[in-house]
Amino acid sequence: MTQPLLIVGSYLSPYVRKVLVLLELKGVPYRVAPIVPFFGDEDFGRLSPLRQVPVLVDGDLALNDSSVICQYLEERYPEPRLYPQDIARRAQARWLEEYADSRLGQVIIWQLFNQLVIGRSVWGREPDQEVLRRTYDEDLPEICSYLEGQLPEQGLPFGELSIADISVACFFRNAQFARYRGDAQRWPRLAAWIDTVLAEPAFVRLAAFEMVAARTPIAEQRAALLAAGAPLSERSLFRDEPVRGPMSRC
Ligand SMILES: N[C@@H](CCC(=O)N[C@@H](CS)C(=O)NCC(=O)O)C(=O)O
Repeated sequence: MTQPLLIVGSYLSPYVRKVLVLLELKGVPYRVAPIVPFFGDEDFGRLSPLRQVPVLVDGDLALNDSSVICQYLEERYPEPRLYPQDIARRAQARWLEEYADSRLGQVIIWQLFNQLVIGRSVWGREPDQEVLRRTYDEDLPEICSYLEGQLPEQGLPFGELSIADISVACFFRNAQFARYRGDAQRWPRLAAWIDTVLAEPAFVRLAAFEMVAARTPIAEQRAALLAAGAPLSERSLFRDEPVRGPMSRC
């Protein structure tokens, strides 16, 4: 019997969410080993040299990096297609994915979500007010204006739902956890786009488990997620004390 795919990572990570949304949309069976990256044990360190999530384990194959994993899933499970057929459009969609992973990762995850949520709960640290001011006053408006300029008046930028929509929406979902929503008056296309994509059933199914993770102390998350019906692996890669990875900006 073939084993379901294993995804190592937290339901609250946008990079993990991107992979889980693809699996949901493609109807591929999977299990999650739900660790917050700083709490990965030695096996996690072996699977993830940068100590980052997500990791995908498919039999003997272990893959790192959400974009590498999503590309693998698209090629292994081509239906429904989530990368545009046309070569130039496909490249444009990949650029928006990369923009989300790098720029939205820097601003929404490291400067906003980690300052307001992870900094307190994992490292017991208060947010840096100067970082937050720059994030709200400069970085987020610049990002929202750029994205607004990339969007059509109506509908999705590539017609059908694509990796670009999924990637960007995954980060704005974390912005919601940090209580940030772009101003719909100032950036109406962006606001409508994010609402449409986050209303997709694949996002909605995951949102239930995200809420459980968000309101449960880290050490109790596995039990709480199991009780909520999340598809967890038997294998746990959790350690008690947090450890910083080589790429950590916390
Ligand atoms: N390029 C990676 C980035 C993954 C990433 O930054 N994951 C975060 C969780 S949101 C992480 O593991 N952070 C821990 C760290 O960097 O030490 C990807 O696309 O998968």
